Amino acid sequence: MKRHATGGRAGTRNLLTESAVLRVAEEIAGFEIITAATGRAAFPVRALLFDKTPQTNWNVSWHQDLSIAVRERHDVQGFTGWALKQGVWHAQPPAAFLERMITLRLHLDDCKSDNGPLRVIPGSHRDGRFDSEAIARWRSVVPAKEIICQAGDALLMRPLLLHASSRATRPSHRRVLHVEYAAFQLPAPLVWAFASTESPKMD
Ligand SMILES: O=C(O)CCC(=O)C(=O)O
Repeated sequence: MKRHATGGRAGTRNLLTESAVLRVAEEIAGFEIITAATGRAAFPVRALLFDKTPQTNWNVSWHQDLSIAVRERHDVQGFTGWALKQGVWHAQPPAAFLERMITLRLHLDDCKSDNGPLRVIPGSHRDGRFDSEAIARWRSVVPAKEIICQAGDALLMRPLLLHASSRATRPSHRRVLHVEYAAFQLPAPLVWAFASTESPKMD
């Protein structure tokens, strides 16, 4: 996980190796709203925890979530941006893969305007992968929406949705469990780093 200007970590990676997180993530995978978004029976492929505290009060600029976690690096066509993050290989798949994934952001604390909430550009996930000009264009045309949540609320978003967040102006805890779901296997020999479920290949 990136270190931010405050020197703190923005979050904790690789949480599907924690049995409690895996259990919750797998249970949620069966919810109709998840399978409706992925098209078929979904399974969790990556989980992270984000927190903003007085010690780690970070911000992230506008971006799309482009990386997935895989078990081993293999140079498969269309997979770019290889990076080892906390011991796990990450790559950027073609946009068609990201379009079929869904992310659940489960809020463990209230998140108000002063807690550095997520801001999103509605509709931006329908336009593929962006370069910096496309990001600027979307930002100039579509107003951002602030996602205010109570503890226990969940936000579902596509990885390609343009999003950002500012530092909290009144930092306390702002814990968000972020779980990404897919319902397809990767092109061989690539496999998801954390998913064990057998499921159809991407077509
Ligand atoms: O939780 C946040 O404020 C931002 C998280 C983020 O950047 C991400 O999910 O990619």
